Formats: sequence, structure tokens, C-alpha cells
Amino acid sequence: MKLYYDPCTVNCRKVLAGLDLMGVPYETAKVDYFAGEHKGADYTAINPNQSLPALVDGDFVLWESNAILQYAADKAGKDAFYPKAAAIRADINRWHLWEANQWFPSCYVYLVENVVKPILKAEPDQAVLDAQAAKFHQLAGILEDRLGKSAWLSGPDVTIADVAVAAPMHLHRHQQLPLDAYPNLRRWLAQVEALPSWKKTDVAPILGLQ
Ligand SMILES: N[C@@H](CCC(=O)N[C@@H](CS)C(=O)NCC(=O)O)C(=O)O
Repeated sequence: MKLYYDPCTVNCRKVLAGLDLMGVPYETAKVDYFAGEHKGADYTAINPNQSLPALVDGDFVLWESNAILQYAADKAGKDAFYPKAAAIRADINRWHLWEANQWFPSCYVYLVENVVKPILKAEPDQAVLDAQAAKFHQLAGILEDRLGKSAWLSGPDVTIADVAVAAPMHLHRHQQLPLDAYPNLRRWLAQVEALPSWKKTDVAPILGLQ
């Protein structure tokens, strides 16, 4: 399996951390996000969405980071991180869909305004942040409630649901995500941050963030 990635992006970090957590072997091909290589003809032939990451396994090409985690877990037989029991698997699939549809877009607003714009020497737009706040708190409340019931998102053990949902908030201090009201969420995030696979894939040094 070859992963096309740039380690600085949210969804690539998600896959890198997830593959490392599961101990799945893979090769890599770097695609420079800030140089726009993901929009070049070679990479577009692999992922017509022109977004990162993508996985190539023989003749099989797969994009969508959560689908990559699911495929890698199944292919390598890492059932502990993506159990086959129907209800647990459906729960993990649910968090993966929710992450892509709801959580990532909300956290991304904070990433763009408070991390990307300052890197590009632009000013964060407080009106954009204010407009997102109600949605962010609604979604964070859902996580807070869930994480009040179990140690990890899908039960007592870490799974690929945790890696996926943590990824959009991976630079939460720099993103300035408003997490004060969510003790269960902060407790869980600290657990994720203590995982060796998470530490190994830290993006802050790559982006020059302290
Ligand atoms: N739902 C997709 C989202 C992929 C995505 O948007 N990736 C970002 C990097 S995190 C990207 O490459 N965006 C294209 C761009 O900014 O031009 C996934 O999970 O793989």
C-alpha cells in the first residue's frame, strides 16, 4: 500500500496516526500541499478531487481518509481497532461520517482563521469565527455527552473513530478551539495526545508552531 500524503494536512495526519496506531505497514509518496502538487496532473489521475490523502494498493485506488483507515484495518486484520461486531462497527462508521460531514468543517473554520491565516501573514476574521461558534458548541456538546459515557468514542478501547474525530482538532491550542466547557472532551483529547502514534505525527513543528 502506498499513501500519497503531505504530513502537514489534517486528513493526512489522521491516516498517518491511524496506520501507525494499528501497526499497518505502508509506503509513502509525498505530495507537497503548499506547492499545490495535489492539483497537478499526476496526482489528479489518482485522486480527481485534488485533495489529500489517497491510497494505492496494487490496482486499487482509494481516497477519503476515513475509508482508507477502514480499508487498512480490514486488509491488515486489525480488528481491535475496527471491530467486526455489527453495532460497534456501525458506531465507528457513524463517527467517521459525522466527522467528515459535521466536525471537520466546523473545526476547519478555526484552523483557517487562527492557524493558516497567521502563517500566511493575514488577519483572522472574528466575524467568521463568531458565526461558527454556535455550530461548534452544538457539535462539541455531542462529543462531550458521548465521552461522559465511555473512555473512548466507541467504548472502552481506542479505535479508528478516535483518530478520525481527533484529527480536525489536532492543533486545538493554535486553532483556539473553545473547549473550556467540555471536560470529558478534554480528558479524551489528552488520551489521544498521549498515544505514541499521535506524538510521532505532530504537525506543529512542521508548521513552525510552538
Ligand atoms: N473528506 C476528505 C477531505 C480531504 C481534504 O479536504 N483534504 C485537504 C487536506 S486536509 C485537501 O487536500 N484540500 C485540498 C485543497 O485545499 O486544495 C478526506 O477525508 O480525505
